[in-house]
Amino acid sequence: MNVTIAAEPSPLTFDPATAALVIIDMQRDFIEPGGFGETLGNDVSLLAAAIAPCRAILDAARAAGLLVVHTREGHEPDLSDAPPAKLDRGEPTARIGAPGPMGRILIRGEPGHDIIPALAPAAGEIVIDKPGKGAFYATALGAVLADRSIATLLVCGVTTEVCVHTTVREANDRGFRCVVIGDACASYIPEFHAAGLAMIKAQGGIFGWVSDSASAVAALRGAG
Ligand code: TIU
Repeated sequence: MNVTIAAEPSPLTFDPATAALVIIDMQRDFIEPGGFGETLGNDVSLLAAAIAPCRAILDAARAAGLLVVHTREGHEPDLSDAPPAKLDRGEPTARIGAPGPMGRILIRGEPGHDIIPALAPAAGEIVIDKPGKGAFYATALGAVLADRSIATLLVCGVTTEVCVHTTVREANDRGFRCVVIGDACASYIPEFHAAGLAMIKAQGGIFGWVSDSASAVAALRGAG
């Protein structure tokens, strides 16, 4: 049964059976002190606002039986999947792969690479490990979604203008309808968060739709 979500630039009607919730990079390395986000010079506390809205949508998506996908940005311990152009970011003593309070920064298997406990994946949910900003680049996400005939993505996570935006742009080019849940996204740079959301829905929804967690929960309640 189709549901309709209030969104801009227009409401969107979709079938929850062919929709997925995609939660981008809600990892300790971005959200807690001592991780990659902080090594780049950011105030990581700015990302906390997205946690409760993400949790509300995650609960609603689970109740509605949506496919749930979690992504994690990170690299192999030998850094073989991290190009020099990416490794050069941040202070030389605190770059990707350097030791930090939560283990080696942005390295798979280290505590900082984990998704925060409040949004921990449940058994059976899909976890996509990605070396880039976009969740489609060098991952199985496209195949996972195709296998399940997914057409609509509800997207949230961090950061709005970096990994959320890149993923939505990739998804848009691949033909997915993307609804970005604005209050369930966050950025270290609030004006970039606002601009990032504005860019999604501008020009008649050039990259997709923008909604909010209350509207998403209300729409998914109709699907449960
Ligand atoms: N997940 C994600 O957005 N990765 C970043 O590096 N974001 C920044 O804003 N730096």
